[in-house]
Amino acid sequence: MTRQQLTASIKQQALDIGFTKVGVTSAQSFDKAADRFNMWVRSGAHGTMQWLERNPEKRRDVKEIMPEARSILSLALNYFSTSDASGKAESTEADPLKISRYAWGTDYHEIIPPMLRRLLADIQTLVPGAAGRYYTDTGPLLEKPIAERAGIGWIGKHTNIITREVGSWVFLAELILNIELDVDPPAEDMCGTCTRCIDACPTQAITAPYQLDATRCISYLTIELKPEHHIEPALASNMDGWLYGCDVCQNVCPWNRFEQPTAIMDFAPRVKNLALRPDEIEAMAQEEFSKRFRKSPIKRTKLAGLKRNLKALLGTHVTH
Ligand code: B12
Ligand code: SF4
Ligand code: SF4
Repeated sequence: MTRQQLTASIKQQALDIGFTKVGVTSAQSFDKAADRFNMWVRSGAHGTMQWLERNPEKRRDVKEIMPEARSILSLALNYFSTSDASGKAESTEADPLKISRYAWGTDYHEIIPPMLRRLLADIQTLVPGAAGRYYTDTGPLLEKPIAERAGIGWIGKHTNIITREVGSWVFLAELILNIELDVDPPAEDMCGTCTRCIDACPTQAITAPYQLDATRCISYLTIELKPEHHIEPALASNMDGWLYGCDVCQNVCPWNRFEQPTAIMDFAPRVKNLALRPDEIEAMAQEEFSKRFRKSPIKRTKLAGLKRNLKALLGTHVTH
């Protein structure tokens, strides 16, 4: 099999497994992106996410993770879901307490790793001796710069990857391989003169095009900021009903008019978890929280985090 044929069959396998888009880039280091990343961390824009300070050399160069790396497969998985398995519409903008779309169904950290494992096994059947390391979200990788260089999509001014095909409602994953594959051309920036995301951000977290001050971002405040920390009233008063995560910058992006329903039924909204009422959260005990948010991204914020977020919102304009 030629390299071209091998690349094509691996890509086809990724699509057969259910990934929405797949691209290939080399294992060369990501110097410019890593320099920007380091500057961002030095500026303190990562807030309390101290884990981002670790492993800068791995983020720059995947060969620090896997010395024999030759190529990186970048994978995108569409998670845009609009209804649950029974076809019922989701609860969303109209709700006083809003949950970001990525957290409506089963946690992608549960869904994507088995898909990556299967893909690696398929590749090993095609190429005996092939070895790989896979990641989604939690690894010390610059997933967005990898996706951009592999042609998956460009980093929009809101700092998320946007695909031409289905917009930005995609999760990213990578498979680092010890085999040479044909690389794809990098994606081109298609934001143009648009500034909708910057203008719409309720807390002015996008401080300049392509630059996010995480400490102002509702997603950070409601998910990553530890429950023992309070959300500053000046930010809380602009949280606009977002209880967990935030989708404003993606909701307003014109490229998301290309959104398509995901084929992954596990991303379908768990309707009961979305239509949360303030009194329900206030009264919720740990046992119920654990049961209700099992395998849901929402468990990340912990019960105390959810209650803290609610308090931040109630201190402002959400009414019972
Ligand atoms: C830390 C983190 C966060 C932080 C910081 C967000 C951020 N923008 O980086 C917080 C908690 C705020 C967050 C929020 C969200 N996250 Co998050 N997060 C991550 C994580 C773990 C690391 C990202 C990172 O390295 N950030 C650091 C900064 C420096 O990186 P950056 O924004 O990419 O900056 C680069 C560019 O902006 C560019 N750049 C900077 N300046 C300039 C200037 C010019 C001129 C140009 C051209 C480029 C440029 O260079 C920078 C360095 O490479 C990744 C997973 C991973 N391992 O990569 C997921 C990830 C980025 N998150 C994801 C998601 C889904 C979200 C949310 C949508 C969840 C939600 N609905 O609430 C929000 C989106 C908020 C937003 N507007 O970005 C997805 C994004 C998928 C996609 N389509 O891009 C990822 C990739 C996880 C995954 N595997 O799918 N997240
Ligand atoms: S996720 Fe929300 S708070 Fe964060 S940058 Fe986007 S619009 Fe702003
Ligand atoms: S809203 Fe406009 S500027 Fe922001 S990411 Fe989308 S296209 Fe780019």
